[in-house]
Amino acid sequence: MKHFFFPLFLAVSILTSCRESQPKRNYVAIKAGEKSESIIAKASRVAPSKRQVAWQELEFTMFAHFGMNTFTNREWGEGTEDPALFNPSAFDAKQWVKVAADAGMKMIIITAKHHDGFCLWQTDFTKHCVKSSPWMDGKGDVVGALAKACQDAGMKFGVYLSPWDRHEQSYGTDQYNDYFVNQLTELLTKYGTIDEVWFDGACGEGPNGKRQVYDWLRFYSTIRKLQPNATIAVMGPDVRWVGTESGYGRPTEWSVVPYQANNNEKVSANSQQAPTDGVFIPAGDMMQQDLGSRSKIIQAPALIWYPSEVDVSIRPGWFYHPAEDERVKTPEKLLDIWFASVGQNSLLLLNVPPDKRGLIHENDAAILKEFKSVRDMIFNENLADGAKVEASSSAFGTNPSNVLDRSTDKFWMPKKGETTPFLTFELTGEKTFDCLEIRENILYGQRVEQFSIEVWKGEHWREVSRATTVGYSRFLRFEPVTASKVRLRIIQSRATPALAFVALHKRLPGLTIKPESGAFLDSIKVALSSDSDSYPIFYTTDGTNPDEKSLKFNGPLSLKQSTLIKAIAIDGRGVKSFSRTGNFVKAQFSIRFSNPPSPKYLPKNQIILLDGRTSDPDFANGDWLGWEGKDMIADIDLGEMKEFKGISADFLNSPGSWIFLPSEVEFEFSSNGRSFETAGRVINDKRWDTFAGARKEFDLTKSFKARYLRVKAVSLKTCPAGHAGAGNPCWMFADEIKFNVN
Ligand code: FUL
Repeated sequence: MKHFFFPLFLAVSILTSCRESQPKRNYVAIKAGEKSESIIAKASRVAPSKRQVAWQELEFTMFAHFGMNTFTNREWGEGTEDPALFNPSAFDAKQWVKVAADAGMKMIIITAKHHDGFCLWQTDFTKHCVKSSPWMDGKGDVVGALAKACQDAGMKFGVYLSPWDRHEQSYGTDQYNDYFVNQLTELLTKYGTIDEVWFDGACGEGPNGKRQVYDWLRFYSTIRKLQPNATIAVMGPDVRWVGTESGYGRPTEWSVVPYQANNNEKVSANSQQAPTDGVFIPAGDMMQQDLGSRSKIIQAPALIWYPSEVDVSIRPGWFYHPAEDERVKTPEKLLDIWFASVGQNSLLLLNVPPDKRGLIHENDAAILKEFKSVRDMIFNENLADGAKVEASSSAFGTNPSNVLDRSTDKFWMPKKGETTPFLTFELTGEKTFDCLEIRENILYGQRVEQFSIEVWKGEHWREVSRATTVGYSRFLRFEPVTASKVRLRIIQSRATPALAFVALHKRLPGLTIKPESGAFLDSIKVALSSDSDSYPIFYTTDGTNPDEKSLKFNGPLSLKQSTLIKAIAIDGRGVKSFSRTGNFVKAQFSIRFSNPPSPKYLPKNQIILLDGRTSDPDFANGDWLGWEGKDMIADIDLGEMKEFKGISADFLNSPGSWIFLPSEVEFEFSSNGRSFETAGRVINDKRWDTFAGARKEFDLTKSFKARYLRVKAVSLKTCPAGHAGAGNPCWMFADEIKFNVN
């Protein structure tokens, strides 16, 4: 014993002098008048709880919106639906789990009850549940079957239980909180381990017209008692909603955020003890762009580790609708969301709604598989592997090359107090990369406030990209660079940063079609290009998907007919780009404007108004022409006399973007292009402040003969009274002029 004591003592003292201990708490109270340096130091020592760490490490989870709405083809049910409607024909929870596992997802959260109140499990507290449905003679249990399939496959399992209940008669009274706790108790005691409980904040009226005052603290303590390791998400203390359902989180995403204490006495009583359930409830605006930077935290009454979850659906709706089978997000879109969620310090909860059969639709399953293989292609290879890593300094026991090891127990930290350290990587040779993956060891909290990546250019470092927060995971995308020496610089941090992992990746090769698509009169030149001239590009013109056997692109194409181009590029590694599509439509007529549209919105081509396609209402997509404070006067030449059977012009309504419908549209015609007669005027009958449509067609049903046509749309010119921009120039956007001619 004696022999060991001294070296052990020495080792412990070296360790404590050079490397700080891990923070213990996931919240901290701030005293009135506390100095900002002290608050920032405190923020740097807020770390996730054990259950938050386990949750964060899942990275990618599945939401399964399934229930009465699946069968009524709705998003929100009324609560009056007949349980007999719930009758999946081929329900198979194992198929859901397989799809999730193949996609790399680590947990499935089921909507055990949505707002319509219909329960997907064998509950004893209401008849409005699977017991009353013909499915499996009322013996079926979606929650039970899915829980079992998850357990068998080592998949984590969570429940969404809507507090808002449009069916339950006791809703709006104290009894409802008992009912809700009873339901929670069933879910948390009958189905094995529950890893997440997801509450949304909707609190509408119940069947009796009353709103409920939810007893959140009782809900939380029920969960803590019955499933102590489960995270409570969104309307709960462990996981925060990112604030949008688009799939896109914040570039600056802090997991340490100000928290409004709901009970100050409890906060101070607890402040030196274990936190916190029941002390904090979600409050305040968690949707702002900046939640946790210095200027926010120095005004905070308390700080808490409250990480962000990005929830988004793979389809437009949360529930399955057959009409959306072709609108499943593409692997490319999902990858973009991946960079904007997991790549920005959030967990991605992707909703994949099972269909009426009780299966995940083939289209969703196929896309998820492809999404996984694309991620594997990008992230499985670390181009920094084998690099010689050096650091500005290293704390005892943390080797700089630890950052190349994915396991979280190996990490690197500079010497205590060094807040702007750097790491250099001497790669095993010249490497081309366009993505940096960086992760902090969050057991030490979240500390990096700004960092950059640089490459050595013979005599100096060139900065390739720079960003703010890191947190659990941050992925940066940039133009491909080739280098053999790379430097990662921490430019600012709240305390000594601890890095768990650094990797360099190469994404799929890029591919652009120029112009992207559009209408043309006689012919159009179309060019295809990739990141390097040496990458071959293949394309088709018959609508089929291109591969290496398709036509090879050798130079600009000159199109004389309407053509659909689909193309791919293949890089030096043999990796294919995402497929790109360009739709080129030959228009039959020419158009000229006496008041040219604004160049700000880069129309692909002015005859886009005659390409026969109605575009989606995104005015910046190149399919719309815009006029600022001016009328539109369009002259169309048909080349010869034609008989018109009707004509229409289509305009955008988007007052929030200062875009208003014309007050009227006049159609004129002529046989010689000089003297015009009026065919008719269509007056706008929609008020800007009440009309909810995204567009309006100004339609004239009249027959006349003409070669020339003039369409005059009268702009409001300035934003109307009562609008935020009243008196300022306003916009008018046109998409399509359509006519029937013989
Ligand atoms: C929202 C609900 O109203 C939606 O229907 C969906 O369940 C989404 C995840 O949460 O609050």
